[in-house]
Amino acid sequence: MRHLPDAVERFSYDRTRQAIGIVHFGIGAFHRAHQAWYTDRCLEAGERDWLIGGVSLRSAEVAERLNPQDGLYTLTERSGDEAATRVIGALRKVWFSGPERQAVIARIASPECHIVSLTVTEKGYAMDGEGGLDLEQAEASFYPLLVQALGWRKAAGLPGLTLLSCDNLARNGAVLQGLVGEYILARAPPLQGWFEDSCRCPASMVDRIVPATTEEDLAQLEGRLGMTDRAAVFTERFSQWVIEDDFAGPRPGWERHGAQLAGNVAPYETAKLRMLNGAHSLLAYCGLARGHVFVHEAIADPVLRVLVDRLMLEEAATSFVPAEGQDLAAYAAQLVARFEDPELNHRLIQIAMDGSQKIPQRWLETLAAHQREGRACPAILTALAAWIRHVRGDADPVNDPLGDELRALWAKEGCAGIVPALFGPGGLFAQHWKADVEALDRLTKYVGER
Ligand code: CS2
Repeated sequence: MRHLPDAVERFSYDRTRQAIGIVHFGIGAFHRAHQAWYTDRCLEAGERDWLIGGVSLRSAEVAERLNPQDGLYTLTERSGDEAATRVIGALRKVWFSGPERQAVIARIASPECHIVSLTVTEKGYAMDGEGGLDLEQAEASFYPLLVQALGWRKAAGLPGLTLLSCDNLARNGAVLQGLVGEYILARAPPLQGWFEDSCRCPASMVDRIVPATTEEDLAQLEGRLGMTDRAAVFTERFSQWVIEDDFAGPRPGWERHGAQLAGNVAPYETAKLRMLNGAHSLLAYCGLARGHVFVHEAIADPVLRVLVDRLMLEEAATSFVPAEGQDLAAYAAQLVARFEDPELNHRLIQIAMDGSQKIPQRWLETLAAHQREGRACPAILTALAAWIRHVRGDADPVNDPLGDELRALWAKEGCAGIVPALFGPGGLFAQHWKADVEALDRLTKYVGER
């Protein structure tokens, strides 16, 4: 760190005598640019013992990049033509859960740990089609490690934990609580009462656009730093975090550094999922189909801009009751400005990933809310048709846990049958939104158009 240019900000706290107070599952770029950045600011302001121990569930790669750097990495905020880089010290260590399972469990079960947080993406929650837990999938995710550690805590007479979901799921806190509860019921029933009484699962709305780091980004950064950072993250200046004020024990003072504590996160979360993420997914599928690569290109396409405005203002913003003082028109304008930032180079294909896990909370809940009022949502239907065509897999690559199933469904049903197979009675997604005859017809027509 001593050799870094002066323009690079660095932390000034001593990491050697501090405990790991947070264990985080899913140590990807989003966490490093968001929660770890807020936590770094708390530590910089003098708070202690909130270092983060990261767990990587799926591959050794992040651990291999971060551990040789002692968990240190740079975060670069890009906006306009300016870039500001800071070294983040909040991350102490990364474990790859495969071979280091016991170390992870022991750390969560340690008296210093108070919070287990998660950014495991939508599919990491191992939900079945009905919103319950798919036990088989759950075994490959965070559940066994977490629940074993909770058992050790209970046996040792230690306090419960705060389990903090930072994923883009509707009602993420309650969902996490329900799913962990189901896992406990199936695998460790004696833990049930203790979990309910002593652990808390606050909801949280997280927001920061973090494009996947490219080799080109790393090479450019190396030019500026004069050294290599294999774990660097690049993001926008904007950041938002609204957290339900419901913790089991101590927590960092994140709200002193830009986060908001709220009694009810739901209106912020719904606005974010349905407006930001809803518009993102529209730009992804419609944008790819129209030959765009980046978000800033897609939002500059007048046809897509009209659709995005419509989706955000007429469909999403009117589908729920905002919090007092929550200005959804101003929010939509700010979102467009963020999408337009050309420095971010946010790839549409990154957003297009895992659509089957994202569309329920981004689009289908909005469709269902309007359907109850007898209104249609043409922009979302257009986007949905683009997604349906995308998962056929004959244009751009499809990266989705249901990819094979969706391709097989396309092969079986063809253009005429795919829409009812997805959204008709008994369809794959009917539990989230059951289309009426008019919507089915309209969607089928859109899917068939080119
Ligand atoms: C994006 C999100 O990849 C995606 O699906 O919509 O990652 C989005 O950039 C973040 O939620 C912004 O906070």
